[in-house]
Amino acid sequence: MTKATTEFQQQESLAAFDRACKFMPGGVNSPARAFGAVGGKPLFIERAEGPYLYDVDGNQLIDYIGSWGPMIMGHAHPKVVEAIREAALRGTSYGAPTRAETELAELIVEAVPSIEKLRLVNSGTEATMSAIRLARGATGRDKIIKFAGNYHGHADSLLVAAGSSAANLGVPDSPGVTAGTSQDTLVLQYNDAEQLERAFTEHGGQLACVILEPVVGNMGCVPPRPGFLERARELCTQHGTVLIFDEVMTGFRVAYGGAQALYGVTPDLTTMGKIVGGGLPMGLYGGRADLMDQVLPAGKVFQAGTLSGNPLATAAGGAALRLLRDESPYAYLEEQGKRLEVGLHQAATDAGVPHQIQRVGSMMTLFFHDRPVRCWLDASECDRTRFGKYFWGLIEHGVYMPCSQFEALFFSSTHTPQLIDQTVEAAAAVLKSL
Ligand code: KE4
Repeated sequence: MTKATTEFQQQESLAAFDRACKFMPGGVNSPARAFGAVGGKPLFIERAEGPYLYDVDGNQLIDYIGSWGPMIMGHAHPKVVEAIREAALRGTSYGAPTRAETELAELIVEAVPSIEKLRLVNSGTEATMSAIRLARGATGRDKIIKFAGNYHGHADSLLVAAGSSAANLGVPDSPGVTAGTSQDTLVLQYNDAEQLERAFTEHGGQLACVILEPVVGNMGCVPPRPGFLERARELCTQHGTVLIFDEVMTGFRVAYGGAQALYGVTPDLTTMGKIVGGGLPMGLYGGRADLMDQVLPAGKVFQAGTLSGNPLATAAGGAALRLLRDESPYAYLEEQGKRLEVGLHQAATDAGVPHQIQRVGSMMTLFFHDRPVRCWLDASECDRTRFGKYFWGLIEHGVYMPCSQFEALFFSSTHTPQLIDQTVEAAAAVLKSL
């Protein structure tokens, strides 16, 4: 039975938000949480367990953000919490190497064959920033290619918008990012292999790397078209350009070996985050040993971090990856993903709402668009106003979707078929009202 709209309360969250705004810009520590894309003010969360969030007003919400990806085994998993507790009792950070880091590195190398060596860092941003510096250091080249609608964190060279379509040269996408930084970033359309080929024809010998999300989550869920990843691989090999798969979101999410295992395309470097930290701050970059051995102190490419590989994050990450390796929830997640996809499609169809549902495993997006979404040009045409109404309607039914049309939803191994059905029932009621 879905929650009646009269039960939803927000007074405590509103008070908490007002207080937060006194001390933090926009009252949040990451803009994605501010509900800017859906209107209204954010809910403040008190605690979470399994598939549920509990906010400060006591609302119980079925969670489809999962901390933007990490919580694939559900919130507060006992084995992850216990691992963190045990680690904390031995001290929280030493600033010196530990065997736990090696054990975690070994788990990841075993799971992802293209990763021969890796470096642990503290976020996905650090991972992608470092991988790009390594690609530039290893090739001696300056230019990089990224794709519109792909988000790789907030390093300056990646906060670049698509410039004039002809040149594809980037222009700053945030105050504070210099033209000098942006000029070396080319921004192309995802899934457009011909445009990528033209860029290589024009800039091939100057390209240090191509970085992409092998399944895009950051314009909503956009899978690669058949042949796109393969063509990127061929062109990078042909021109001595480093191919970087940003698997911060897809790593251990779409398969235990990540998107590269699903699509059978091998990058030179991979970046990860989110799930590998088990919900604690962690990222990594890794790949070919001949590249990774160029990172200081083995090589000359500088990168460092006080809390990199810290005992708590490695304990949480190790516990999470061992759970995924031993319990392998991926078949279950695929079943529940199909159930949710079919249910939402039927609900939107019955309501006569134009939509596209795009899904890879347990990451998915319902686009308010009447055609497939293949790239940012498509995604930018979605009906964002309708999405905002859909989002808030679901909140009032106890369902917490990502607070933007341009984010993928995630669910966990603790989301039961009953909760999926309850979500579909709520969506059917909301979609009819749009
Ligand atoms: P972080 O620096 O936020 O750990 O990771 C950056 C990043 C890199 N690459 C990909 C593919 C990512 O999705 C991200 C971060 N994802 C966003 C949500 N789409 C994080 C949410 C937020 O910014 O608060």
